[in-house]
Amino acid sequence: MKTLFGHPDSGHAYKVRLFMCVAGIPHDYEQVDIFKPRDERPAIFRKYAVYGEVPLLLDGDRCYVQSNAILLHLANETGLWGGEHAKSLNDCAQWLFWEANKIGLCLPQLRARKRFGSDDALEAAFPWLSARYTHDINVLENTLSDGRHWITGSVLPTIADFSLCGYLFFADEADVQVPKHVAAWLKRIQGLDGWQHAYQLLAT
Ligand SMILES: N[C@@H](CCC(=O)N[C@@H](CS)C(=O)NCC(=O)O)C(=O)O
Repeated sequence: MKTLFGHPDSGHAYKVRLFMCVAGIPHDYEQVDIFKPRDERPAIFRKYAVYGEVPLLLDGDRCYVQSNAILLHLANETGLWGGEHAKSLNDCAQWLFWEANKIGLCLPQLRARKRFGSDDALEAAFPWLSARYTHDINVLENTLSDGRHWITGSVLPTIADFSLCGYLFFADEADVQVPKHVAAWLKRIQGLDGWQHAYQLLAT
């Protein structure tokens, strides 16, 4: 049995739970209060979350952390969603590594600044984070502008789409623009059976 630990404010947890719900992967879900000090979080979470962060997936006798590593594990296990063969998995991995270093770096910080308040360090980094986002979202926009439906160019959505969309569904809270091809791609993801916003999906 699988148990996923997450929090409604975590786009990293969101991408994993959204994928599991759309892919129909049976699992339990437990919310961890990430605003509590780390040593006050549930013992099982403290034991297995090696970096102290959500998401954490307990899967049988194994534990998995880091949202993109969890997605790779699930694609491998299902043999679907990019896990069909080595080439499709590598196409996904390429976007997963890009996401962790680009969109998954700037957008969470831009959103945190608006949603939770700022401090001197975040204000100092703000121009750089904004420029980073503009550059990164244009990479996605240009990629999607060739008419592809899903980011790797596959016929069906893959874990790469789920990885990239997690924080983009919070774009309004970060006060950033989402250009038209990216917006249309998000709408396609929103149209998948099982889609819900993070605030619904991770609250239960
Ligand atoms: N690179 C990690 C990022 C995970 C992460 O930053 N988790 C945040 C929530 S979005 C968290 O658990 N923060 C609470 C803490 O660090 O104590 C991933 O992709 O899973």
